[in-house]
Amino acid sequence: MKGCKLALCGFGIDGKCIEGRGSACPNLINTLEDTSDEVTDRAALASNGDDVTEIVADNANTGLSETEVLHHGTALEIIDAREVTSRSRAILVSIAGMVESGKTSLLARFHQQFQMGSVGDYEFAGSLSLMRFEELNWRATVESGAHAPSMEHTSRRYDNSCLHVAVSHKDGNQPHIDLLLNDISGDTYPDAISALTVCENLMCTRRADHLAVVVDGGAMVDRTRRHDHASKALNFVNRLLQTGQIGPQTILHLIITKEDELKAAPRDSACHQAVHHLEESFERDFSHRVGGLHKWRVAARPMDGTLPTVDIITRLFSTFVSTTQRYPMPTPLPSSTVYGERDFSRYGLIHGDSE
Ligand SMILES: Nc1nc2c(ncn2[C@@H]2O[C@H](COP(=O)(O)OP(=O)(O)OP(=O)(O)O)[C@@H](O)[C@H]2O)c(=O)[nH]1
Ligand SMILES: [Mg+2]
Repeated sequence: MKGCKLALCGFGIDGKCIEGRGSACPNLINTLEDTSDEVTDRAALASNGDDVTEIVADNANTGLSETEVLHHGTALEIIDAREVTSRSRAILVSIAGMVESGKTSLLARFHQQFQMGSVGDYEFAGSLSLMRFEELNWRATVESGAHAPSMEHTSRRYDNSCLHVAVSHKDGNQPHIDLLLNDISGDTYPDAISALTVCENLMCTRRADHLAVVVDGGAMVDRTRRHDHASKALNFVNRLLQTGQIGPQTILHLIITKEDELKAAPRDSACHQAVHHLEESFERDFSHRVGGLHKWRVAARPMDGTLPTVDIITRLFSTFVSTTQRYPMPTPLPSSTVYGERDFSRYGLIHGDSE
């Protein structure tokens, strides 16, 4: 009886080849000779619809098999994120703020800008979360049928997970950088202020190189909401400092979003004063307690479309990727030593010079 080496192919069960090559497929094996439990395991894997794709390549000579697990493109759970941080120079950004403050819209813009080309000096070098990025951007597109850009509410189940994007610097002399983006649900934000245990359970924030506290510019325009939003931003950072989740190892960002709504308010109005006051409070209360402080005003999805946004999003992204207090950033090699066209030629030139 014939079966297939590929875990997801059900040829042994229903006779259908997953690659459409029928009985001529080179992956077919004689299952009568394959007496191990392996075939049963594969059939079980295929029938329970396991979402991890396993490519099994048997080595005929040694009898050993190699497996390669391909990620399914969703957000990385903490265990997968740990694997990324342990194997490479990774930067982790935690982003937190009230419900609907614009956190996810901002992260989705990074992916969208890479679809148009490079972002500043950085080129896209892969992502383990492409499916999730696509999902996030879908509702913001005309094709989705939405009359205005919209975004799904982020569930608490993403609090300790990360979106992944790898980038490489345009000069080609630096190793690629893995960026992990941890999007904390707006539901968790007030709870983390009021309950110590909720705050301490924000595992990614503890490892974060950057903490971005997002304040809804639209809420700052509204006099019934602005005080609550501003005080929660200050209380959230205070809480994280108190629990030791952030400190000199963390670069802090205050990001006022929905700048289009803020700009529509008269310049001398109370909302501008409130924003200015909040920025000053961050400077005064936190700048000496963290590894760096940045203040931004952005519009990730401006409603009227008149505000230029690419430049500010690029600068924010570049700051995330290029700065950390956790380990020294590598100094780029002088470009004069690298003039080979292929990686192989470069290797010879660089190492040839030093020997
Ligand atoms: N006017 C305006 N609206 C925006 C902007 N950015 C995002 N929005 C809108 O704000 C709403 C909330 O955005 P989200 O990105 O989902 O907010 P969030 O902070 O991730 O919210 P939660 O997932 O609920 O915590 C969406 O309808 C967005 O379209 C902006 O720059 N200007
Ligand atoms: Mg969200």
